[in-house]
Amino acid sequence: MGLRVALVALAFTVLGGGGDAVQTVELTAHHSRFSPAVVDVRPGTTVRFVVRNLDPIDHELIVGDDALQGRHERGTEAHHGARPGEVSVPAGVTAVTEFRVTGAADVPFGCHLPGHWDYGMRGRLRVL
Ligand SMILES: [Cu+2]
Repeated sequence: MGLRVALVALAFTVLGGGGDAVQTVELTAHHSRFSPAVVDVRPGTTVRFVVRNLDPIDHELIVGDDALQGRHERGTEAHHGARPGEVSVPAGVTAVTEFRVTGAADVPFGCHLPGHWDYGMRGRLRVL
């Protein structure tokens, strides 16, 4: 019976006991700002963003490192299909995307519609 207990323990670790937590974060986009702008997360967490756009204009949420943010800001990111951590949030709409935090570094997020990033429509996942 000892072996069975060990196998059950191993399965639990692989399937979700070992840091594969899902953390739901409700972000509001209002007056071209995200709130909250800083979200604390643990490494290995899958962050489920629920983004409510209260503005009468479109926004987007792009989650990823500085290089990714730069490509989106400069418009040099190649067109691509749906990708985790990237979602358009039309005016008045609530949209959802998920992003898995794999490293220990903070992860920026923001909106790259023209002028929005520079205006301050950005924040970060603070990895604890
Ligand atoms: Cu925006």
